[in-house]
Order: sequence, then structure tokens, then C-alpha cells
Amino acid sequence: MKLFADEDDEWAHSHRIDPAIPMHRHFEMSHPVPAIRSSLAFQPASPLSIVHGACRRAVSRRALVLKRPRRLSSVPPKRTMTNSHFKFSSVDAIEWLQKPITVRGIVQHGFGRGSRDLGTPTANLPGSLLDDVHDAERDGVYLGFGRVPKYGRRVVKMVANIGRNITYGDVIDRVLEAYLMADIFDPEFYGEEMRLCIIGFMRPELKFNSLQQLIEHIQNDVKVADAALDLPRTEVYRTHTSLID
Ligand code: RBF
Ligand code: MG
Repeated sequence: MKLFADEDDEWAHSHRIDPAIPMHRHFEMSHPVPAIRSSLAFQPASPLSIVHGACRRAVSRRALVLKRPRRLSSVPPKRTMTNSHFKFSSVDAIEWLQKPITVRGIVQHGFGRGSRDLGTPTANLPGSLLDDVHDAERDGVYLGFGRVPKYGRRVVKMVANIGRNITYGDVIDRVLEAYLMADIFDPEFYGEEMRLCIIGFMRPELKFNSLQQLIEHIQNDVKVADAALDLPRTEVYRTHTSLID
């Protein structure tokens, strides 16, 4: 599994994909969306993370990005995100939010589809909790940290899909489905309070042609988020007041 996009230049080249551009930007180029939705793209690394030496890698890569010619939309790739060649998300493509999105709510019942069977049981919160949150307007996969106070003070890594499960097409209300990376408790703790501190956007929610593709992408999301949440820049959020208070 390749976690960083630039380890994969050959693949990208053969698919007319510029590795300097996050995958979801390619998607937006071929599926234009209202400007407000893409306003989060390409935020500069925060000065704080540079001070901590957290992002030297990312920063030097960004310098590279500036020199590369951008293959912008004149001939957008015909490819759609649903075909089998779709590239997985990567640590490099994560859009770190300038300010974390903090959510707190009571875990509700899922769709009885057994996301447990997919290997990633999720705890669901109503998407309406995010109605006024500008940074969470895009449906897609986000990452951050979570805590269920009933299970103590432990804060765990978390990856969440926010959307309507468009692969299935049967979900009417927007929902936030969080997969908590912890074996110590059953993530389906209906009726319990769950707190999330969301710090980055990974990719848009996609409509897949097969369950297999959905599973592969979810598993990749988990691996990428797991690695990304070890980056020094994320550490400060493990003790974010929204989780601890
Ligand atoms: N559903 C989709 O239709 N498209 C997606 O791209 C998608 N990505 C997901 C990523 C993660 C990390 C998780 C946990 C779920 C994702 N889902 C997605 C939702 C998935 O369809 C749902 O969790 C199961 O159907 C169980 O409700
Ligand atoms: Mg669930």
C-alpha cells in the first residue's frame, strides 16, 4: 500500500494525473462544483506546524508544486471516480482544516447494513449537527480524533464519512458515520454520547460500482488516516478541549 502520492508517479503519468494535485481536485475539475465548496483546497501549511518541524516534507513538496505546470481543466480527464482505475486517497492529498470541526452528539442507529461486516463498524451521528458548519459542507471522508466519555478518558483516532452513502442511494438524511480505531469498545454504542474533533478532509464521498470497491476504499481510508494521525501536526488535537472537557 502506497501512502504517499508521489511514490506513484509512473501510475499517475499513465493516467494523465498530476501527482502534485490532490485526487479530489482532479475530481472537482471533471465535475465542477460551486466555488464555495472548493474554498478549502490548498490551504497553506500553518506556520505553527513549521515551527514544530512537523511538515518539512509537506512544505518542500509544496515548493515543488509551485514549479510544476498545472494540467488544469482545458481537457478534463474523461475518467470518473467510479471506474476501477480510481486512485486511492493519500496522506499527501489530505486538506488540513484551519480550525477543527468539533461535534458532540448521541449515537443513533445505523442502516442495518452491517458496516460491521465491512470490517469498519461505524457509530452514527445526525448530519444535521453540521448544518451550520461551513468547513463540513462537502460530503466525503474526514479524519480526526474521537472519544466516548462512557468508556473513559481515552481519545482514539477516527475516520468518518459524512454524506448519504451514495453507493447505496437509499439514505435520505445526511449522516456522520465515524469509525473509531480502537478495539477496546464496541463502536455501536447507541444512546451514548460521542465527541469528535475533525481536523482534515480526505476525499469526496463516491458512488462505487461494486461493494468490493467501496470496501477497498474504506480500508485504504483507514490506513491513510491511521498514518496521518501519527503526524506531529495532529498531536495537539488529541487533547483538544472539545474532547476532554
Ligand atoms: N459510502 C459511499 O457510498 N461512498 C463512499 O465513498 C463512502 N466512503 C466511506 C468511507 C469511510 C471511512 C466509511 C466509514 C464509510 C464510507 N461510506 C461510503 C459509507 C458506507 O457506505 C457505510 O458506512 C455503510 O454502507 C454502512 O452504513
Ligand atoms: Mg454504523
